[in-house]
Amino acid sequence: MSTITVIDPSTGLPFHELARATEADVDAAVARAVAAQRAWAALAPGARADALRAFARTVEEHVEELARLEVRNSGHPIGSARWEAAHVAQVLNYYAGAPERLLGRQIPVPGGIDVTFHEPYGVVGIIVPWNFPMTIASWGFAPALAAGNAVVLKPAELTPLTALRLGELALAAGLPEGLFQVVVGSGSVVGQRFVSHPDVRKVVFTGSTEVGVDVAAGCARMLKPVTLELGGKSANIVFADADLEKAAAAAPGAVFDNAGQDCCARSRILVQRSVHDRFLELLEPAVSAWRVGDPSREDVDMGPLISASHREGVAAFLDGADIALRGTAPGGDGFWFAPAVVLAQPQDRVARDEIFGPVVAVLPFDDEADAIRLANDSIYGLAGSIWTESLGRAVRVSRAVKSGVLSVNSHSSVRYWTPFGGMKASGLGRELGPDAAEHFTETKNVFFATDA
Ligand code: TAP
Repeated sequence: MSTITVIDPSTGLPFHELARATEADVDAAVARAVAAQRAWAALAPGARADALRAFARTVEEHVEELARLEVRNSGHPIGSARWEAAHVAQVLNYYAGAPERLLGRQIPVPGGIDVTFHEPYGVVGIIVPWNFPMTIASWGFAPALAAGNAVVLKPAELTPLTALRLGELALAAGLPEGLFQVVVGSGSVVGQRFVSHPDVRKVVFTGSTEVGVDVAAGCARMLKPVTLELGGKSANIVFADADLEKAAAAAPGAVFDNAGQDCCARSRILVQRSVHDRFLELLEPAVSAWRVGDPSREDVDMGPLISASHREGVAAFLDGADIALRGTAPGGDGFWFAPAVVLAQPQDRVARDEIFGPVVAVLPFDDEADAIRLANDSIYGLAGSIWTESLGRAVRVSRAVKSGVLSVNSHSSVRYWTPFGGMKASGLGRELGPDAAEHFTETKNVFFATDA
């Protein structure tokens, strides 16, 4: 039997061993899900809502336990991990409101009544990356369950533990057996079986653009809808008329949070040339104050990277780079990496490729048109920030930047009640927000003849 060894990224030491699921295990889980889904969809909407609220309460009661597990498995600072676990409960509570609000339409037609229904797909397969194991899973499973589907969830092999615990908590909360199952195994086996299995009727994939394209191609062959949340290279645009102190103080958090392993990381800072040097002066104390260390400590901003091989990949971006500022990190056996601010040109790899680590490229621009051109000079289009005191400019630039999630004078990306997702190579479809449960349904149109 093949096994997965789970490693604590703060120490580099293994601490858990798990069996790796086979294709036959996935098929058995899907068969259980098909049976569970029929009964779940037949429940009254209010009963599904109650069950999801019970699941949310159970998660709430286990926030501390889930958070500690995430610290160990993923190296997230304890404060962030608590936020993530509580967020899962909030997402469940929010979508617990959906079963009773999946409103169809009544469309005027001659000779009868025409009504639409939002029918669940059946079984939904959700494939999750290692960077935010709990939150990203919940963005899929909560609205999918609310809409009457069953869910099979594949966490990343590196970070399976909180997902497995959420599966146990679902059962403890009273969700039926088979309705929400967590299958731990490799992407090429478990993930691919979600794509090829005829009874998995929708796939949600979050991860790299490269694998996302492959998953989408497989789903196309099966005529299976797919939601893709992929990579990013988001711009943090700082205009000369911005509150520079505020913009500089916020910049490290926007890219170094979760050690930069965030699809929304603002990993390119575009600064208007006239304030470029002043901005770097202001950025220096903010980078020095960024605390990297043992993620179980309350006063830490950033933990280690997820693995030794990932750290190698991140470090390669600094080869030959013009490093303007460098933070600090502990020594020892964990996968530590000191944050870095690099001066770059638009064609440099550090300014173009997703690094997924605590490295940010700073580039100057001349005027508003130049800022928009540079911001859009990327295959990606996930997030971004605009710092300016001009309302007109904030509106113009936020409409012109081709990204799915933008913020002005702020770096906020995720609120579970607002839509989230990327343009261009950053994805397809949207998660979260008021419409997410509907995205897990197909519209059925029924005509009732009333002629005697
Ligand atoms: P990937 O290598 O793409 O892996 C993501 C998930 O897909 C993992 O569970 C992985 O399984 C699985 N997978 C791998 N190969 C597969 C295949 N052939 N078929 C089906 N599933 C497969 O990405 P990663 O390194 O884990 O995550 C980093 C990337 O995710 C970054 O590019 C980042 O931007 C992106 N990301 C995007 C978002 C949003 S919301 N847009 C959020 C987080 C991360 P195993 O690795 O366990 O084998």
